Amino acid sequence: MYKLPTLLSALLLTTTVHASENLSFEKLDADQDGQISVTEAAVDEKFAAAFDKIDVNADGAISLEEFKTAIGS
Ligand SMILES: [Ca+2]
Repeated sequence: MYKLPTLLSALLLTTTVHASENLSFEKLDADQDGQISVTEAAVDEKFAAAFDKIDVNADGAISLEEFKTAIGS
């Protein structure tokens, strides 16, 4: 068995976010500042659980770019 932790982690992330694909960036960005904060992400359990992975640059907020990367569109 090959172990590919990074790939596996990416697949898990994709699966996780797809499970919540009814979410839109606009919907999550409650205060419409163009970023999703930890607080805003908390409205969706699965999205919140993947927050650290989606927040690629680890600045504590998810930009539209990071959101699009996470959902693969
Ligand atoms: Ca970020």
